[in-house]
Amino acid sequence: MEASHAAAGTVQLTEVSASGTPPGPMQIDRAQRTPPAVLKDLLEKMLLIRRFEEKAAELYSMGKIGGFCHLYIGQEAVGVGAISTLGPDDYILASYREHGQALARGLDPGEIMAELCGKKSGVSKGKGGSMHLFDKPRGFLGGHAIVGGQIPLAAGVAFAEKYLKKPSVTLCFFGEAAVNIGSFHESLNLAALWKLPVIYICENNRFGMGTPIERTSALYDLSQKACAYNMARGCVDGMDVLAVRETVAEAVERARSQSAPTLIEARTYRFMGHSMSDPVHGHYRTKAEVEEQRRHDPIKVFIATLESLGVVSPADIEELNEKVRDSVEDAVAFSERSEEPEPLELHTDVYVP
Ligand SMILES: Cc1ncc(C[n+]2csc(CCOP(=O)(O)OP(=O)(O)O)c2C)c(N)n1
Repeated sequence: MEASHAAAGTVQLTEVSASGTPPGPMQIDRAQRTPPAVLKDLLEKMLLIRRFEEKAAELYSMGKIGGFCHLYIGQEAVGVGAISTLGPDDYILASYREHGQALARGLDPGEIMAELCGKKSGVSKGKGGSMHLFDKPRGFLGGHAIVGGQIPLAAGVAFAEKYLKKPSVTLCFFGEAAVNIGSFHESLNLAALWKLPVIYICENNRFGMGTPIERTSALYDLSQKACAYNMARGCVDGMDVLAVRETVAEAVERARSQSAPTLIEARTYRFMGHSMSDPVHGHYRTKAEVEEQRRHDPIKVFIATLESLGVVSPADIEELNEKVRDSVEDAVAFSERSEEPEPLELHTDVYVP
């Protein structure tokens, strides 16, 4: 259950080395076809998200972050792989579990941390918090707290861009619990009918709060929902950053060259509780299940793959880890020295005509 500021589960720090995790068998082949600089960049982004969120969990437990805070730990490969396919003029819309996508898009970690802490230097001037990160220049259009609220908005953004004859593509991330809401179907229908350059990415982390997908969906393969709208679809291992990147790259190409939409289901797993207010296991899954899933940690598997190919050494990993740790420390320092918004700010930015 969500309850503001209840004691959260402790965050297990992730070892950065592969430490016995085997490489992804399918990942090796893809890694061999990808430039080493790209591989290292993907790894750095996933590590930054992991470290940033571990720090956010710490600050939340100290009461420095208010409201809700939903961590992306375990799902990093989806946001990083998908967003790595975009250009600077493309758009992203996401749910409230969006710190990872915001960092992958290159929003400033300090401004994100400041937003989480309600500071006026935050990306949304400290008035949005964890669930409402927004950065128009980088095409990052939320952070949406209403489950599925971003799905029709993404169709609208893609429609507007197409109408204005711009070549942009819109990526829309949401959880699997959103696929049964009415506007998901209305949006997919119009996206297909109007041939909109939008890519819907359903991050199936198996649980909508404490309810497993098996109890809410008649379909196992959620990407099949695209068939009802004659839309292209894909289902991908969301724990494999290169598989996600490849699948989304095909969809981006389809959107740009044919102005056609795609629905992608990325199968992933949330290692933490639904939000910082919730226990890691709850009554809906066992400790053993979470531990088993952690064996497929997308970061550890990727490190194992890159080490096995000689793209990185354990020393490189240590160096990379130092670098992201420094970025996170800088982000916290920036947030700490920032001020809170003036009370009168409550009345600004409420409505933009
Ligand atoms: C319209 C609406 N109904 C209910 C809620 C309460 N709620 C918040 S998160 C959540 C579960 C959503 O799960 P999912 O879409 O799978 O995303 P995940 O949290 O797993 O990333 C619910 C029901 C809400 N925010 N909005």
